[in-house]
Amino acid sequence: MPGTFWIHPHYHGSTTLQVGGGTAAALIVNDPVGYLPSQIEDAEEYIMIIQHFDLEVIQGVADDSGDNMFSYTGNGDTDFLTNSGIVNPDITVESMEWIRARIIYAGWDAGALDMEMSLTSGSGTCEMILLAKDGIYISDFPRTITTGRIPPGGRADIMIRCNADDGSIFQIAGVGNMDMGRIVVSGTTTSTDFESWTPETPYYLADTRSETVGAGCSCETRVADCDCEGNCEAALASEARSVEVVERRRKRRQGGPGGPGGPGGPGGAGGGMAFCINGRPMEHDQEPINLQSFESTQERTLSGIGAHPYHQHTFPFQLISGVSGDDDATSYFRTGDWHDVYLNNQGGAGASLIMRFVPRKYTGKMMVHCHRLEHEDQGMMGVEYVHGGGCVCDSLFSDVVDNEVVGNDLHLFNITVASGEVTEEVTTVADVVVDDAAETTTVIDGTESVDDDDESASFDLKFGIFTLILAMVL
Ligand SMILES: [Cu+2]
Repeated sequence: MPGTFWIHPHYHGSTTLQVGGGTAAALIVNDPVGYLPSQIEDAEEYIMIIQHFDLEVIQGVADDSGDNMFSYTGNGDTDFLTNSGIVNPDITVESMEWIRARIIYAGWDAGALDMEMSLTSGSGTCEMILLAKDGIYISDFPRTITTGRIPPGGRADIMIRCNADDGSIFQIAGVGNMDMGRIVVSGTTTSTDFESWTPETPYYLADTRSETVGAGCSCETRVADCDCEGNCEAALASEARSVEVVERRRKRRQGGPGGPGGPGGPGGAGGGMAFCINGRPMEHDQEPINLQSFESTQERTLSGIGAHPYHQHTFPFQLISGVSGDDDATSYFRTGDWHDVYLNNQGGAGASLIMRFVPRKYTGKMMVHCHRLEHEDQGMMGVEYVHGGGCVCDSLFSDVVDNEVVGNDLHLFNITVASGEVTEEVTTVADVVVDDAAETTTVIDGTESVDDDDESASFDLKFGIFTLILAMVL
C-alpha cells in the first residue's frame, strides 16, 4: 500500500544518539494515479518530519556512551521541535483549501506527538481529518480528530482545512505544546466535505478480526522490566547478560566506573532500571521471544503499551481489542486500525492491547522494540522468528525446527546456540567505539520534488534544506 514512511539508523546502543541527533528522512511511496478520491489526490501535500531536539538529554546520552562526536554550543533554546528542518515554519493556505499533511514523528523520547491546532490571530476554525496511520489508509475515512496522538516513530496522513478570515494564524503544537508550525490563511477558495472512502486493501492487510488464530499462536509480549514472570526457563539463557547490562547502566547512572557487580540470581536483574521484553534484554543472536508459523494468524497480548511505544518491524498489526479511547467520537485509535507502532496511555500506563497480524511473504527475523529509543538501546528490543514449523510462545532457538518455507524471501540464518548456552560477548552502549573515519555527511537539497504520477518510492522534501548526518559505525 502506498504511504508515508521514514528511515533512520538502528545501530544497537547508538540509536538514541543518532536519531535524537537528527538522522532521519522521509520515505514516501506515492499513490497510483486514480487510487484516491480526486479531492485528496489534488490536495497540496506537506511532508512534515517532526524532530525533537532536546540537546541536554542527547548530550547526556553521548556522555553515557563515551561518544565524543556529538556536541552543541547553547546560547538559546535547547529543547525544541523542527518541522522538516525548520523551527515553526509557516504553511500558507487558502481558506477552505484542503491540504494533506504527511506527518512523520521521528521520535525517540517518551511521549506521543499529541498534535493540536489553535487560533492565535484572526478568526476561524480548522478541521483535522485522519486519512492514514503508519503508511496505511484507515478504513473509515473521513474520521474527524482533535488530537494527532502519533506515537514516537509513528506517522499520520491528516487532511487539514481551515475556514478563517484572511490573515488568520493557527499554531500547530505538539510534544508538550512545543511549536511545530503555523498555518497562515491567505485568500479563499471553495471545497466540499469529504465523502466516505474505503481503500483497496492489499492481501497482506486483509481484516484479521474474524480469522481463526493459528494453533498456539496467541502469545504475550510484555514490554517491561526484566522480571521473567514465571517464564524464567526462556529467560535463563539471557540471565547473565541481563545482569551485566543492568550493572553497566547502573554504573553510568552513578557517574563513575563502579565495581564489576555481582552475578545476581535468576530474576535478579530488577532494580527498576532494566529494560526487557518478556524478561530478556536484547543481545546478539538472541533467542526469539515467540516463534511464528508462516501464514498463520498471530495474536499478541501486548502489555506495557500505556508507557512504552511498541514498534514492530516487517509486519504491521491490526488492533483487535483493548483500544483505550475507542469509544470517543474523535479517537485517533480505533479497533480494526493498523499500526506498526502503538502507544496509548488513555487507559493508564498498565494498559494492554490484543493485536493480530499474519506473517506472509517473509520468513526469518521480525524485530520488535520500544520506540523510546533510550529504552531500546538498553535492551528493550527483541526478535520473533517466522518459520515453517508451529508457533511457540517464549521460545528458544532450539525450538526452531523448520526453515524450509516456500516463498521465503529473507536471508535465513542457521542458529546452533543450544538452550542455556551463552557464546557472545555483551555489547552495550558503553562498549561502542566510535570511529571518526566512519563519519559522512550527506545533504539533500529540499527543492527536489517528484511528480504525483511517479509510482516509484521517492524522497520528497518540501521544506527547505534537510541535513542528514550519517554517523554509522558498522
Ligand atoms: Cu520503553
